[in-house]
Amino acid sequence: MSPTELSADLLHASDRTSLSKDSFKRAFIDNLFYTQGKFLQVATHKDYYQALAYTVRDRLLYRWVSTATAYTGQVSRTVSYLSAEFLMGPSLGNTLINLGILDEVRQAVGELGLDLTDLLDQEAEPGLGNGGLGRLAACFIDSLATLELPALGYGIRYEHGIFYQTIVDGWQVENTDNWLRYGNPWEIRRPEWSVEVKIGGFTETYTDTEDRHRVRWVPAKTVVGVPFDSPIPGYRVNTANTLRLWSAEATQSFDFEVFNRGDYLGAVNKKVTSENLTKILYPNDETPQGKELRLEQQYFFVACSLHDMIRILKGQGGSIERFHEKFAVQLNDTHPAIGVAELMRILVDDYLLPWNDAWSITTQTFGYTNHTLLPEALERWPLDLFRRLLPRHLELIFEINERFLHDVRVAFLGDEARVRALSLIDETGERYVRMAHLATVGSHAVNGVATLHSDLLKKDVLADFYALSPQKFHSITNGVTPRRWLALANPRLCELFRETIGDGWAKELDQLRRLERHADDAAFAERWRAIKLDNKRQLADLIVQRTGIEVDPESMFDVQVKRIHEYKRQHLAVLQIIAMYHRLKSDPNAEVLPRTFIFSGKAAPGYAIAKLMIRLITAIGDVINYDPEVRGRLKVVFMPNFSVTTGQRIYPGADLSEQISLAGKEASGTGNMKFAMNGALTIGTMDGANIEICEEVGSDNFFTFGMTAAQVEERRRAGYDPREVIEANPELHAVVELIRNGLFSRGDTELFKPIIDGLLWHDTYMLAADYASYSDCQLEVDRAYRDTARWTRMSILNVARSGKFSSDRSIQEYADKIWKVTPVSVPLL
Ligand code: B1H
Repeated sequence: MSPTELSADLLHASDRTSLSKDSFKRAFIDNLFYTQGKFLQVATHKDYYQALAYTVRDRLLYRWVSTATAYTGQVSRTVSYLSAEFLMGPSLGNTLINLGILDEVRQAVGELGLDLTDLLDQEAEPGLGNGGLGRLAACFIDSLATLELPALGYGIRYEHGIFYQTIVDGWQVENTDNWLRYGNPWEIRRPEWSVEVKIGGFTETYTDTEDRHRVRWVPAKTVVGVPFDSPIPGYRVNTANTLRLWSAEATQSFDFEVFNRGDYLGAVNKKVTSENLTKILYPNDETPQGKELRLEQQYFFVACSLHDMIRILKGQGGSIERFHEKFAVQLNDTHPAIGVAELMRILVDDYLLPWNDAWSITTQTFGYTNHTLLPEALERWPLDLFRRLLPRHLELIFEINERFLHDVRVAFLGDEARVRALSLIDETGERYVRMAHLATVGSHAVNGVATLHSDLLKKDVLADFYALSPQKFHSITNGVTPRRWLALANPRLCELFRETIGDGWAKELDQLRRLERHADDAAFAERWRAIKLDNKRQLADLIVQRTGIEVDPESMFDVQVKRIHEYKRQHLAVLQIIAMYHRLKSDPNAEVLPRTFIFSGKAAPGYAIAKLMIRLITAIGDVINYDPEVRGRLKVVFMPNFSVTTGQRIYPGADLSEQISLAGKEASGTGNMKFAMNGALTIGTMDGANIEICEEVGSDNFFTFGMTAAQVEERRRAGYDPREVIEANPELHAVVELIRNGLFSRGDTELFKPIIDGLLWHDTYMLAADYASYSDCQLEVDRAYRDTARWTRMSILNVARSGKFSSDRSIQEYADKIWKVTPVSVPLL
């Protein structure tokens, strides 16, 4: 018998692959004894969780091994999704959903006297991302596997993910996240596929054996990248793809050298320094930190990933000239853009390919997704920092630039301004490498993440590139996975789906359309409302548990959850809440609809105004929640530590989704989609994907307000004076005065001064200009909510028409338009 037959044979006989309940229970107890080394009397919930995770993992590994076997036997084009962030959230629940064994497993552990929900709650969340961008990567790999597309996710295994947020005296406090404390049952370390990454040093020229001038990089140090693999199961298919995250370790060689000189501490110290590379995720959303360590992280994981791809290519007997045929590499923002220079270095310096051949392979390999128009979010690296770390790459970038700018000069004769604008090097002051330019020039496809965003990219940020090569530009609207954000997060609603339209929606979200027929069915609407109310009760329990604040599930749950950022305008919602409060106080009999305002989100630790915005939210809560005159009609809650896990509990309990960024600033937004598919109605500006959500669900079922992106531009051009607007609006003026005079700071007129001054003197994000429209729109929301039947109907239609926002649709578009990849179906071994 050959080893292949032997292993396939054993797999079939194994208890570790069987989905039957009895095998499952046996395997669970087996893992408790032999993996955890515990027996029932002393086992904790953590042990039970681990035992369950290992039991489920075994079933998953069967698919994983089958998938790897299928991919190895067939040279199919593979997607490499390169992302510095993968905000995965817990794996167990999602795996049970995708394997289709949630109910069976709930029953099996139930028969052992355990509650599955308690066990699911034990899993630490891998928070390896900041927000939307990292979560998008997680939704995308779920969809890639579900669509049976050969794909690898490549990223960084941060030892500490996004910080854990607590609220102390109303302020955000950051605590280190330690997600690996109890180990991670979902990963497998693969030291045999480690990669050595070189950093620093200098370059020198030499003459090769054929008398050609060549360049050689003499690096200063070497770090080892060790891959940790996690299986990514598709939904009810045999495919289980791989998420491969790199962890930095020291090389043994230099340790010995220093050690032999007797410098033990020095040797250990070098080891510590190397391992620092993947210690921590930079917690800045949209304002990248220009720190050396960050560029090192980026280069490290990109170099590891490209070398890994070459190893795979070679393993299949492929030649380097066909790299682009084997791999479609997608750059999730510019964080992995250094890959363009690294692939060129490999092809030109290591494989000695002619420049033009190398460039052709490189550009056919890469696609670049841009995620933001905010100027402060565009990554640039000071030249000397870049040279210190990556001297050879800088030379290659200069050469890429020289050749590129030659083409530009030919295309735009005499237009030197255009040359400066397009250059990969910013020379307007201190010199920088512009990573978005490197990514754009080095890719055959560039895309924005929503229609408006892609249009603005072509019009503003990348306008000159668009003029040069319009065929490169695409728009692919973001999406979210209905498996996590519906099937897992909202089981009650999904049960109603199942009874009404069957199960097909989880794979083909457009099938939710079939719910439309029931929009006017009173009995159906009644059940719809009951489910929402149940979800709100659960959320209310969580709120009191996390904040001590009691909220009424019968009140409207008005929710804004996302990173705290001025452009997202949490403070616009705050102004409006204070206005409602003011109305109530001026007339205690005023008809104010009972509302619970729920905020959640993290502020970057160095972003003072954002942290002050959190303080302002907690401060208005401290006043409003305890004012007897309000009699509980208004409540303001700040839920600490927004994460994938808390999101799963918040979206299903929301009535109203606040998507109120200044038009033209939010590239897409994805929380907006999660709310809509969970039956919340949106109050939003015509920004990002809000526009497309409104288009899909119909403007009658969506509350829009505020200036359009074009009006914003127009208004700014005309000269915008926020004070004029504030003075002309008595309500807004009164609100500003209340904050300014210290109502929410016990008379301290300094505390919130930075926010008030910002509003009065700059109002960069034009809160004042949009205020009246927002306020009117909120009255419209009140009216709609009072008409329960109307609101329910709107809610049903929002869900029924949210099919477009499945990440399956997004991934299908990438596959067709950019990657040119097709599914590979996986037979089980
Ligand atoms: C988005 C970021 C981002 N855009 C820099 N840009 C980062 C930029 O650590 N950094 O340096 C981290 C994140 N994140 C978001 O991407 C957009 O704001 C959302 O509108 C969009 O939905 C999301 C996914 O496309």
